[in-house]
Amino acid sequence: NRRSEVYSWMVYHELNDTQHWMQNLVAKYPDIVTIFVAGQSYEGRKLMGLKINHKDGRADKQSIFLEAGMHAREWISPATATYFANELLTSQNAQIMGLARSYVWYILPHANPDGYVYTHTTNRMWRKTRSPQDKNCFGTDPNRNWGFHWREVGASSDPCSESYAGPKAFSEPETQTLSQHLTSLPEPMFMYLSLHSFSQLLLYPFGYTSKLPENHRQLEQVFNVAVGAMKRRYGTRYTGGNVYDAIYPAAGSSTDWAYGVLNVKYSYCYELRPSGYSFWTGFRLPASQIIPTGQETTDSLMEMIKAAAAI
Ligand code: ING
Ligand code: ZN
Repeated sequence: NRRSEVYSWMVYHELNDTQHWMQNLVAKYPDIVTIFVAGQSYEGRKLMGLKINHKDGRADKQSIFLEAGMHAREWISPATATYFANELLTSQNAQIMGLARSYVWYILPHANPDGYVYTHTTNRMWRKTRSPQDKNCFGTDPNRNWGFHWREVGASSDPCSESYAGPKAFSEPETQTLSQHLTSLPEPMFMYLSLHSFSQLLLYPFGYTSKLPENHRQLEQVFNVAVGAMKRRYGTRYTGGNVYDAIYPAAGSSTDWAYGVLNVKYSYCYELRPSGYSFWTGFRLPASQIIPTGQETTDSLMEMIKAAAAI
């Protein structure tokens, strides 16, 4: 349809536009792209994503899962995820296409579709899901709701808080169905990636403890390569480390769950552009920065995956 013909990375899109864009990719690349539905939101929207599997004869590929849009107001996250998916399909760069063919890719641009719609219709600064809670407050922080050391630290039991962990682990249909979907995927998962904003950080487990994961040396080695590649194109500086020390204690994230429960040895979370602390401007990254962010993040992801695969 017309709308999807003009899909570009010059603007931020509404949920429906991105879902139509995904469906059109299936029509355009029927041998490579399929839609997956990783469950449903509280308000009944699909957690719709792209499975990209270039058919090149290679058997037993591992998968890489990229989750974005968990927090509604972090608009650069889904925009970067779709930019990256488009690169995996259309890049002229042989290195990118080589990696694109080497893995089965799952790209979920909107892990919290209700929240994203709400940031377009009602409140640009909404973060959580949209399920009704006690005290007439709405929403649970989906990145505090996962069932691994749930609510132990850095998560609130106040339903009105921005970091409300929910009444119990996986109380939200979004995290519940997504986690089930992740558990049921056929390929062994090589890497789990989560995109958030902002602060220009690259994070790895854990958030629930200052204890480092058993392969932290490998995680750090890959971290250094990924941060170096992020800087190559535009000089964009990232810092980071383990969630607990590099940002703040936070239990119940998908990053910790993928590592701790799914047992994915390379689990990372990017906090994308911009840097700094301004709450007012941090989530309102100008649309003119979508493409540069997409380019440098693609650079970083490619080097990250190559570095991890070489260990
Ligand atoms: N930051 C993340 C948050 O959920 C984070 C930081 C990343 C915590 C990974 C735990 C694990 O608070 C933002 N900006 O959402
Ligand atoms: Zn976030």
